[in-house]
Amino acid sequence: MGEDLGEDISRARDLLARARRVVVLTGAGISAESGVPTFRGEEGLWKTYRAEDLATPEAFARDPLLVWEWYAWRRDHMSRCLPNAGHVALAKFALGRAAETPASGPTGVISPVVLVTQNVDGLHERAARDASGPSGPAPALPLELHGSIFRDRCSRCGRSTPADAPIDASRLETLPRCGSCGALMRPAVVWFGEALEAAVLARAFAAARAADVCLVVGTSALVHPAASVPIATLQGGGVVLEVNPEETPLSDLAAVSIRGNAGDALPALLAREGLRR
Ligand code: BJW
Ligand code: ZN
Repeated sequence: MGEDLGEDISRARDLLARARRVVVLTGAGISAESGVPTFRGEEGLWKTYRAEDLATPEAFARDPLLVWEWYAWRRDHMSRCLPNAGHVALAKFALGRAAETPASGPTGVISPVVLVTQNVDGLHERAARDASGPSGPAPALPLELHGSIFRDRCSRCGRSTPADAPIDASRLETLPRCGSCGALMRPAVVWFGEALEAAVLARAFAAARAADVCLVVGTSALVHPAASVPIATLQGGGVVLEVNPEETPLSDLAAVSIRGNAGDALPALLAREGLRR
């Protein structure tokens, strides 16, 4: 890690050490080192596939087999990927801060770290469960803005079910169907032009407005409303820290931009960070 990067990390650590509340926004880049392809850029999925052919409700209505073929492949691939050092560092950070925060108010603990992700790969949740252990405290689960690839939702009645079995997307007859109404199931993810789940979105923006720091990791910050989460922190008087090997539209607004991979930068940024306070 170069000297400039060391300097940026040390400035970012100071800002985090002073922050009482932190919101973290992650995108596909945090899972790149787990082997999950990103969407944009040279190696991105959208180089091979057009977003509008696969990630819109119109595409599903036009060609459900094509859309399911893509999601069946991604679900199978993601199920075999593991959380990397970036996911693990964030999970331990959230757990460590929660342990330091005394329970308050009649409804329990205020989460000092709220993790908001655009990813559908479930890797934050797996890292959080691993960090807590089987008999440890409740894991700090992420707010999944764009849903989960490990759930299906009925395209007609909206019934949602966990789903991790392989799918035969070679014929319409073998696609999953709703147990209630018989219509085609679809992946429970948010496509372009679809509304994000209102309650999840409200919790993410409330956390962002209340945060002293918004740590943004591995997102091109092009897709809204997710990309507006850090703006809410700025509007609330907090600062933005960015971890990304590339510049993004948020870079100019960030107090510190760490130009590195999440798997290297996050352990350095968050390791034993509690000891500095
Ligand atoms: C690394 C790294 C390493 C690499 N370490 N980093 C305002 C302005 C303009 C448009 C809009 C707007 N508001 C809404 C819109 C329309 C649209 C939109 O945003 N369009 C823009 C693209 C122009 N938004 C929507 O349609 C949203 N819905 C909506 O607004 O509804 C309104 C409504 C209200 C009421 C009723 C009805 C409607 C929905 C957006 C849904 C996005 N869905 C997808 C697919 C999800 C399912 C799936 O996975 O298949 O979400 S698209 C895709 O993009 C996916 C991602 O979550 C999302 C963001 O991508 P992300 O994560 O940033 O990845 P990349 O690839 O872009 O970037 C990776 C980054 O990582 C890069 O920067 C790398 O440098 C970096 N990196 N390696 C750290 N090792
Ligand atoms: Zn149904």
